[in-house]
Amino acid sequence: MNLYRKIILLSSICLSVQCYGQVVPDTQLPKIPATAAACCNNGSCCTGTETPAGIMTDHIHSKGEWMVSYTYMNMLMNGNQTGTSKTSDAEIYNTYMMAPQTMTMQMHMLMLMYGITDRLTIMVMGGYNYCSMDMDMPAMIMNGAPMPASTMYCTTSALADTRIYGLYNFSRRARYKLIGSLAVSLPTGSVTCKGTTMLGTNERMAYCMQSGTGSVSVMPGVTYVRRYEKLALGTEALADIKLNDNKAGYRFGNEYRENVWAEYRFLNFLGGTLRAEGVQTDKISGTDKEISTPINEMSDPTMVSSHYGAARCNIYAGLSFHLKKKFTERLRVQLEFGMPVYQNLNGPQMSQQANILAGIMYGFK
Ligand SMILES: [Cu+2]
Repeated sequence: MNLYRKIILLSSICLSVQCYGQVVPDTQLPKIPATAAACCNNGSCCTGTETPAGIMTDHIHSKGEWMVSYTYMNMLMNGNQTGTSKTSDAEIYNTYMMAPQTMTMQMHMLMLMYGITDRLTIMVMGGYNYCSMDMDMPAMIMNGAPMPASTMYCTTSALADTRIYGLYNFSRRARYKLIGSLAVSLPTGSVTCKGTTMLGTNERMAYCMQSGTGSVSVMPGVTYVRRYEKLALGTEALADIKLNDNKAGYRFGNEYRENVWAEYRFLNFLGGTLRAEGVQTDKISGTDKEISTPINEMSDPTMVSSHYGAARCNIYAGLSFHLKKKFTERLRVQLEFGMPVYQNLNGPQMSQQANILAGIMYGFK
């Protein structure tokens, strides 16, 4: 939680700078409606309102306006960590038979937004997840026979959970956006994905390889964006509170997320973004009896529910393209690349190495 206090302090300073910094008079800013969306029909709305690809709750749409978007996310994990220090394979082999090496989590996300009024927008977000992991096993003697070192590969793929958001803009001024958001996450993802484990090729996979949480979540959030002529600064705080244990008998930890970002428009069609993100994920409560079997818990650290939960801080750099020509006026493309600068993991647990996000969005009426 210490990390969290630092992040909240940082974003408070950021907010203060935004509130008391050099204010550009409204007359010097491009003319935009108070409810300006990130990609509304009028291309001029979009000037300076672009945000990083990983930020979803930064804008609303005017009444009757639609937006559809696709975002691809790829998170790469490599090696293991306990607390803030690395855990070597040899240390893992002291307790477990296998050591996780690399893991990728790919998410294909579809999002639809619609402006119910000029202040209230509804957003639905769903997708498909693909996970892959490989684990090493050292050479050993089993039942008197030598076994060579080997690598085990496993993959899962299934639908993700579905989120339904309501977003409300409290600000009446074009240069500020204060958006309150409230979402419900429905367990359309799977908690029973199967694949290869020590026990066979059709066994229930570890908690991190499941595509959903199995729980209903409530997700409150608040986002503040302050615009200058070519610069936009923003901050948001989001929570993901799980309301129930899933059908497999456990509950993923609640998640608390804080982002602070800046976007600068270098050229008419090109902006650059910088973002800092803090994420606190609580421990799993309960266990899935099919995952955390005695043999699985002895062989594979990802099968142990008490190893989950983490505090992380990531830094991202990104680009945002918006060419205000006839055919591309309603289209926006975003790219973002992130790396962790701090990770404190209940573990041993795999450590994150990189996050890649790419999004394309289209607004229409
Ligand atoms: Cu939108």
